[in-house]
Formats: sequence, C-alpha cells, structure tokens
Amino acid sequence: MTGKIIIVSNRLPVKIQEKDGEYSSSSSEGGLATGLGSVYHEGHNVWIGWPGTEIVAEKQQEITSQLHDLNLMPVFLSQEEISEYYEGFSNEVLWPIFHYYASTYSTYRQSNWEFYQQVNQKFADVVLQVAEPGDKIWIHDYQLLLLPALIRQKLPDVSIGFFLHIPFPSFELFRLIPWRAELLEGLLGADLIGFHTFDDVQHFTQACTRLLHVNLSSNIISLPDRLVVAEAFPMGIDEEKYAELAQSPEVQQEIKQLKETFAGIKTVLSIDRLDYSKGILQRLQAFEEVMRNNPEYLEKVVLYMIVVPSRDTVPQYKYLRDEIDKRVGNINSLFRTLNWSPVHYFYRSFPIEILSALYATANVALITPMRDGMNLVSKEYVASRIKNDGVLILSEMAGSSRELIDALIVNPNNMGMMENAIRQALEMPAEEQENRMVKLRKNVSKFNVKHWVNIFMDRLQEVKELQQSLRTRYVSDVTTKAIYKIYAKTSKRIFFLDYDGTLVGFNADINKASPDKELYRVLEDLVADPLNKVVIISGRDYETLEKWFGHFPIVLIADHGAWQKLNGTWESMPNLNDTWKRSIYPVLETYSDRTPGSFIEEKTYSLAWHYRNVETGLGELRAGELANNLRFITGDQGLQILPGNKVIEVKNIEINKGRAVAALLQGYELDFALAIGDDHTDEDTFKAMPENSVTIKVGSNSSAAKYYLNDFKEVRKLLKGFTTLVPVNE
Ligand code: GDG
Repeated sequence: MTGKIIIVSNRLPVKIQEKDGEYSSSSSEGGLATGLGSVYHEGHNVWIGWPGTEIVAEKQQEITSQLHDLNLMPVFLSQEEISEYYEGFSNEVLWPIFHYYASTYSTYRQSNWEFYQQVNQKFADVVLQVAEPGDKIWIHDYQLLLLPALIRQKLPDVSIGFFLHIPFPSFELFRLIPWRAELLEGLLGADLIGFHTFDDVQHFTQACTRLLHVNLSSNIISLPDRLVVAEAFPMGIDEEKYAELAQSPEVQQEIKQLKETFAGIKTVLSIDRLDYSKGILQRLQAFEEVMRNNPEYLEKVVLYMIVVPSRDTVPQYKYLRDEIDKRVGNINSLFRTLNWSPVHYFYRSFPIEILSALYATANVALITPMRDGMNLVSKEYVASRIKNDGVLILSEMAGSSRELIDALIVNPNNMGMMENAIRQALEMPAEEQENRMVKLRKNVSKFNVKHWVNIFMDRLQEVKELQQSLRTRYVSDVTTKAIYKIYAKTSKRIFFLDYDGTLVGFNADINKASPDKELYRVLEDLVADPLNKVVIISGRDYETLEKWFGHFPIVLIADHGAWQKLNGTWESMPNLNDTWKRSIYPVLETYSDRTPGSFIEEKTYSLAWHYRNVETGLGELRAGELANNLRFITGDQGLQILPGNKVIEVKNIEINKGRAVAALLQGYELDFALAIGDDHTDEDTFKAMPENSVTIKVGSNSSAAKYYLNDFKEVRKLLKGFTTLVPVNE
C-alpha cells in the first residue's frame, strides 16, 4: 500500500470563526485550497495548519474532532506565537527580504527568530503524530522553512516536498538575514523544493553553494545522505472554474448590472491584497498621468480598484493604506465630474461571483506588482475572458509574466512605459486583443492547478527513486566475505583506486599526503599477484604520481584522465586545448593574492585553487565567490568547474575519470572489477564501470557506487584482505 499525503501550510483551507463562544468553520476559496482540494479530501490524506484564530484550551479538543471529519488537523497557536512567528518573523523579516524590500533599518529580533523555530517545531510535532515512513509530505511557503529538516530528523526516509509561493531573492538580499544558513539547512530537509520560476531556483541554489558549500550539479544539490532537487513548477489556477463562473446565471446578472453602470466607459481593473509588493501606489501614479495627459479619457475610463484587507495591524501596511486613500482622493478630486469619478476604490473583499463579473467585464486588467511570486489574479482574468477579448497589462516582476508572454509586459518602475501600456490597451483593436487572448488562454488552461499538483507529486516520487538508486550499502563483514569469495575464483581482475581521501587521509599540506610504508606494502601485495591489474586514478598531476608510483608495475591515470601511463610512458589525451589557462590563471591569482594560505596548482589541462591552509570561514567564503565568478566567465569556453575538498578546479570539459576508465576497459576481458573513490569526480568512474563491478564510495552513502566505507583506513583494510586470503571454503 502506498502511504498517505500530508499537506502542511501555515493556514488550513478553512476559516474558523468565533461567535458568542461558539466556533464554526467555512471553507476558504484560495487557489491552493482549490488545487489541493482533490488531494486532501481523499482517503487517509490530511491537511495540517493553523485554524486562523486563537482557540481557547478547553475548546481545542472539540475543534480538533470537528476538523478531523474534514481530513484537517489543527496546529493551535497562541496570540504571542502569532505575533512573533507570523507577524514578526514571517511578515516583517522574510516577506520584505524575499520581495526585495530590504531596509537598512530592518531590525532582526532574536525573539522573533526563537518563536519562528518554536512554532516550526510545533508544526513538526503535529506532523509527526500522523506521519509514517511511506508517506508523502508536502509543505507550503515561507512560514515553514525549517519544517522539512525537523521532520527529516525523525523520519529520515520519508518523502518531503516543499513549495515556496513567494520569490526566492538573489543571494545579495538573502545573505542579509542573520539566520540564513539555518533557513537553508531547514529547507534542505526536503527532497524536492519547488519555486514558481527558474530565476527563483537559481537564486536558491546559488545561496546554497555560497552559504553551505554543498555540491551542486545543475539543479541537484548533493548532501552526504541524500540529493535534493530544486525545480520550477509555475503554479496554475482552476481555469475551468473561472470559465464556468463567467457563464453562470448569477454572474451574468452581475455582468449586466456592471455594463449598465459603466455604459460607454472602459474599465481598468486592479485587484490585490493590501501589500507594498503589489505596486498599488505606482499604479495609481501611472493612472493619474494617463488622466492628466489624455483629456479624451475623462468621463470615458474608470480604474476599478479592489484592495483586499491584509496585515493592516503592521505599521507599514497601515501607512500604505493611508497613502492609497490619499492618492485616490487626490486623483478623484483633480479629475472627477458630476457624473463620473476616475477611480472606484474598494478596501474590502468580495464574493467570488462579483470578482468573476469584474474579470469578465473589465476591458483592461492592470496588474503591476513590484515583485510577486506568481500572481494568480492575472491568470484568473485570462481564464474569465471566454469571449477572447480584453487586455492584460502585466508587470515583468510577477512570476506569471514568464508564461503570459502575450500580455503587455511592463516594468512597474518605468512610468512612461506604464502610461504607454495603459493607452495601448485602451486603444487596442479587437483583432489584436483576440490574437493575444487566445494564446494567453491556451497557456492558462494547459498549465492549470491540477497539472501543477500532478507534476509536483510525480517529480517527488522520481526524486525519491533517484535517491534510492544512489543509496549505497556499507561494506559489512558479510559483504566483504562475499567480495573476497568472488575474487578468489577469478583470474582477470582490475582495481581502480583513487588516491587522496581514498588511499590516504586528507592532509592540510598537499605534499605531505605522500604514500606511507603501509600503503606501499598494500599495493605491492596487490600487484604481486599477476592476475591483478591495479590502476591509480587521481586528480593529481602526472609528475607527482610518477614520483610516488613510477617504479610500480601499475597503470597511472593523472589529472582526472588527461594523462595516462599505460605501458611505461606518459601520454596525454589527444586534442586537448590549454589556451584557456591564459585568461583563467589571472583570475585565480587575484584570489590567491588576497587570500593568505591559498595557492594555485597548475596542471597541463587544469588549474586548481587550493584553500586547505586558509583560515576556516575565509577559505569557504572566497571559494564560493570564485566558483560563481568562474561559472560566469567560463560559460562558453568548454570548461568545467569542480568544487572539491578545499579546492576549486577548472579543466577542459572533455576530461573526466569516467571517460578514462571507459577507454581503458575497451576490449579488455575481465572477471573481477573494483573501483574505490571519495569525491564526486569518482562518481564518473563508478558510472563507467562494467555491470557486476564492486564500486565503493568513501565517506558518504549517497553515490552511484554500490557500497560505501567510512575512511581510507577501512579501504586499506579491505585491500589488505585480498592478499591475505585464506582459501575460502564453499
Ligand atoms: C501568494 C504570492 C502567488 C483577491 N481578492 C479577492 C479574492 N482574491 C483572490 C484572488 C487570488 C488570490 O486572492 C490572490 O492571489 P495572488 O497570487 O494574486 O497573490 P497572494 O495572495 O499574494 O499569493 C503570489 C500565490 O501566493 C500562489 O502561489 O501567486 O505571488 O504572493 O486567487 O482571486 N478572492 C475573493 N474575494 C476577493 O475580494 N473571493
């Protein structure tokens, strides 16, 4: 049986209201509730969240059982928790920074952070009451960034997906938060982390590499125990609902009335929650300019503006509300006539039927946030235009602008552009409206909310399978015996051995990691058996390998495969180019000049910047900067950047250990093959090994290898065993 699905968000999809000590619940119509409605109603699935109001202790049991019948589970929060975790940390620290509203006057209160941690733990406790290993847990939004790791600690194998509904800011903004590393570590408890746009994914992965020094390969972050995938899943809406609503008799009635009220007048619609990120004041300013500069629109155009009350106890929101009041008053006082006001402003929420009628009648939707994760209103307007008319003006700062490319896209800071777009929309010929709207509707209908839920859940499953396929087993005594047993029966054997971290431990001095007597002894014994072929495959330069192992009858592969010594002479891979080093060397030099203890290692086809002797913290900081800088300047040069253990290496893209292994194995008959390595360049070796090989990763259990060992000492012990074998009895 497959497990259940547990959805977790700050708010439950119902509103609990108190009246004379009695509580009642009504369902909420948010986009998320609609999209996930079909999910949490099913079987044992459940949705966990705060019921939206403080509930006295003696009523909590009753509410819990009421909600239980709806597949809902409450997390009860006190007023203090709400004000510190939700209003304080979530809405006064995370929301502004994530929407690019970092203020130099931001106060980062320790108590807000402590409550944020405490409440995330409270959510974790409720989740853990019902979660079981085979379940899928889908966590939503910025109030619960720490939750994935809190659940992971207790249920290491459970599937956890996370979706962020707001933008993820660029690293330069994100780094301002005092607890930035803790937030990322919290999120990385998930297996799949979803965002609305590719930019958000990039910002997030960049923050991870800059702050946590994890390995990143495109959108996959490798942790010691797991890999985590970050991906864009642009959220959709229930477009059928909006198309149907627009045709319902109730809405038709509203439409009729609106048409009568605005006979001969074009309406420009604006709908948002009260929030500074929505660009409401800038929109009013643009509309005012249009009125001022186009007298022909007087008495002919109306801005119908709905602002839904939200967070208005927070001082900034209160200020914004007052400012909107003033601006609207000002515009109306300047331009109104006896029968006409340019701005119809409502500070309240409306039933969805009225919203639908407004969407269906407005000639123009003016949606110009300064920043918005997605913006569902823009999609709802499109879905409601069943006659394929109407014009959408959309800010390029809204996530939805990446999909709704047939809208009139504007930069909300550019007043001239906004004015022009409003004029263009009001004057747009019907044919152009239709051309654009047909394409917009196709997009909104294809990528609807059901599609969004399905692809997220499918991907979560895939990530889990990918992790399983990379999960390696410890080389136990039983496994060791089994390996020795196979070995003893074979006669054409090959050993691929990585050097640093595999055969020797990690040494702060690169030159001190030379082989010791014990290692020489182990290798001598291995090659003493004529049935064994031993290959040392390392990222080290060939001069060093020659110095250390030149006298041994073994194959040496240096510089990740750029050089090979197969039959006594060193040869380089054909057709490699090293001219790129001329431009990259100076970049590395600027970093080593400014980072005491760091140095550059030059190999024939690669350059490495080592920071093993740099003060802890500084080395990591510079390495992050350097890797980003290099990614930027090497983009089109056919180079790869490999962050390793205290080293950043740049080399030709063609060079990799896997290719060297594959080339060597070609035409080679074998009955026993073994490969051991510790870093991610060895993953290429593992992947290139023939089926049935013994592949062993050192120091981590997430790898393409079949098995893992903890350190080089265990590797030596295993290798010693091959040559001290007592014949194994069947
Ligand atoms: C966050 C992110 C992201 C509005 N007025 C009324 C009303 N609404 C409904 C709309 C729409 C929803 O509220 C607003 O959604 P948005 O996406 O536009 O914005 P946020 O609330 O800020 O949502 C955002 C979203 O999460 C999803 O991931 O797109 O970027 O900020 O559905 O229809 N509904 C009713 N009456 C109203 O007066 N019934």
